[in-house]
Amino acid sequence: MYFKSDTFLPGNGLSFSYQIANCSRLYEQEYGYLRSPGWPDIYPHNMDCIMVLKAPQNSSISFFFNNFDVESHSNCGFDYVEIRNGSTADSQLIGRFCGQALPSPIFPHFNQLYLRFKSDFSAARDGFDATWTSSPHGCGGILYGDHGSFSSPEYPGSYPNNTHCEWSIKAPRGRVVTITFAQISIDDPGDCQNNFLKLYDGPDTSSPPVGPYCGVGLEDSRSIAYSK
Ligand SMILES: [Ca+2]
Repeated sequence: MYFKSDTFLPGNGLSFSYQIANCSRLYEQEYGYLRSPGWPDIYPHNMDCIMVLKAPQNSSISFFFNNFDVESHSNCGFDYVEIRNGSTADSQLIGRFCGQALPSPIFPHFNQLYLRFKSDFSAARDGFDATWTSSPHGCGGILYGDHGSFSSPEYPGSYPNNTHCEWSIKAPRGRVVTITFAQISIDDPGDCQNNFLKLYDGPDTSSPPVGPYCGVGLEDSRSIAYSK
């Protein structure tokens, strides 16, 4: 804050108070990212943060952890991330997570998600970094930020029949996006006409396509040079 006055016209000045913000947040938005307090440094002790995501009505959230490292304990009794299908502490429990294993993507089939991040008085780790989006189709949506991860619905389980997902990746202006596939497993008779993944190098499906891809593959990397 910077306060300055010239030599004329004095006023009553200003008065304010301040306090540190707590870590609880309500995100009423279609997409975003979520990081533990202090990320990428270790999280503070004795935190208890409630984060509620509210996407537009009649849409479904998809939630993906990009990095995860929370003090390990057999029942996640020390530090944990608790996720519920709804917006309150008594909504249906999806899972309580701790340790270093990356939790599977979360598809609550609902437009609200409740997260509680709790740490105890000792042994902090790096915490977590997650991306979320939403779409009326139950999968797809805008992925925003300088990095992130995503997957098809119910991954690592099988996707349902008649799946139609469109993701749009928005990166900072002027930057090239690289997409790395950890796994592709799309069953198709062979010509990639009915079951496929296609990338478009631009803002929509009128942009130059890359692909289609189908079949089984691992660890492939594509650079998308689109940068507007
Ligand atoms: Ca701890």
